[in-house]
Amino acid sequence: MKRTHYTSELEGQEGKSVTIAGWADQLRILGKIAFIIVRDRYGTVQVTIPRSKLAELYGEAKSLTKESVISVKGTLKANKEAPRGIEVIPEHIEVLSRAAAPLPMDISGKITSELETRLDSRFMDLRQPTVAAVFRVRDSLLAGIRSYLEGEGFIEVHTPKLVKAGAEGGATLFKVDYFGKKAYLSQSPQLFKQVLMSTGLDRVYEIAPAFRAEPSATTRHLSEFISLDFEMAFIDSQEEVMQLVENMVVSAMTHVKGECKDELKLLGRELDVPKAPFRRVPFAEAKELLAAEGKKIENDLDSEAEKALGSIIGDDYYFITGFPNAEKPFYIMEDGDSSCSFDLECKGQELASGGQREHRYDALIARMRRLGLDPKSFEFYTNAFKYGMPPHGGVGLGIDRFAQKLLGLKNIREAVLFPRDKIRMMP
Ligand code: AMO
Repeated sequence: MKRTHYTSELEGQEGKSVTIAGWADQLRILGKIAFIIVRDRYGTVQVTIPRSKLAELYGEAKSLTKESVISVKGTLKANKEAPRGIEVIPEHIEVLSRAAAPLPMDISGKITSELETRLDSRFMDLRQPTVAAVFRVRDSLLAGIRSYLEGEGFIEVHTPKLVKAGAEGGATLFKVDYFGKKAYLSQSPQLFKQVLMSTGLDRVYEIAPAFRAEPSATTRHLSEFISLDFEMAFIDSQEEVMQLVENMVVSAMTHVKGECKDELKLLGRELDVPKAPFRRVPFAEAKELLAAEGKKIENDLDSEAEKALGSIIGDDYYFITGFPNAEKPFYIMEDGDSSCSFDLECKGQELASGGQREHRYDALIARMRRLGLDPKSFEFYTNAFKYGMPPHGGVGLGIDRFAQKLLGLKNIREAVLFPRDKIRMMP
């Protein structure tokens, strides 16, 4: 057996035979005694190779390189001097994979590497407990979201990522050669989640990649991101969607706070779970608030205005509601000059956007034409509105941004295992 115990399972096992397995985090040979700090997914433990074992094991221990993968069978002993007060006295050390030297980056914590260097050697970077912790928190966040939505009667679906028409405008579409025909990578499941509202499935959600040919190199844009989308039928207004969104955020963050105490401690992060309901800031009010500070905006908020508004509002989470129609996609329902839309903001940055959709076939076609779109190219979508479509609405929330915000990471790429942007396609 390569492993009987994780390093986290050793307390109270003193005197017993254990087999631990992991990476040689640190190696020290002091005179005639050697120490190996073995690291596994939960932590580290010291392996002490005493004088009596040196003849048998010293050779192997000496030939070990840092970050080699080993399995150590031995007896667990209490030792006040050892880290954690325990050590493994080995009977056998098996080298499962010898690491080459030098390593592509330092992971001892002594040298801080640039993000680009870390991403180039992501497999090595992820061996650092603080980096791995980000992805455990992200996993917990997703589990919290899924659990909340399932509890509210949503079912998880998957929609195609190779599509014939874009939902979010032509500028950010990735073209694909699809057996000699033109296709695109899906920018969002928008059209499909809406089509599903005509089926009686009623409440659906999807957590999947979305692709945007984002030319700008910012700390919050990727060309491939994970979008959480949900859509719900038979709503009176977007207010019902917003209530679900805020409760989902609170519930998911509460889940993370309860499940990831160790990770949050390691990352030095206190999670302030916001209280629902979040403040609703109508767009017109946002405009006035910004004008009072000397910042003039028209129909939308650029990132600078968003940030300034975030400082004025002061809350971590709040909604901006009723954006002008002109700035909203064709699928959003109009309400006079403004729209039945909202954005969820987190500390001055957009985290999600959503709203009530135009479910009336004639009004939808008219809006598409007004916006210069050819409804013929969207027949697979518009057909679903012809034969019985309930009023509905939903939201799209960027999971990578949510994880970034939750952990206060400077760059969205830190919250993504293998990020994709205009420059980076590898690894
Ligand atoms: P929107 O285009 O606002 O709305 O996207 C929704 C959320 O997705 C995230 N996001 C991104 N994250 C990282 N990199 C990107 N390039 C990127 N683009 C978007 C953001 C954003 O708030 N169909 C609508 C949603 C709906 O109405 O249901 C949509 O896609 O967090």
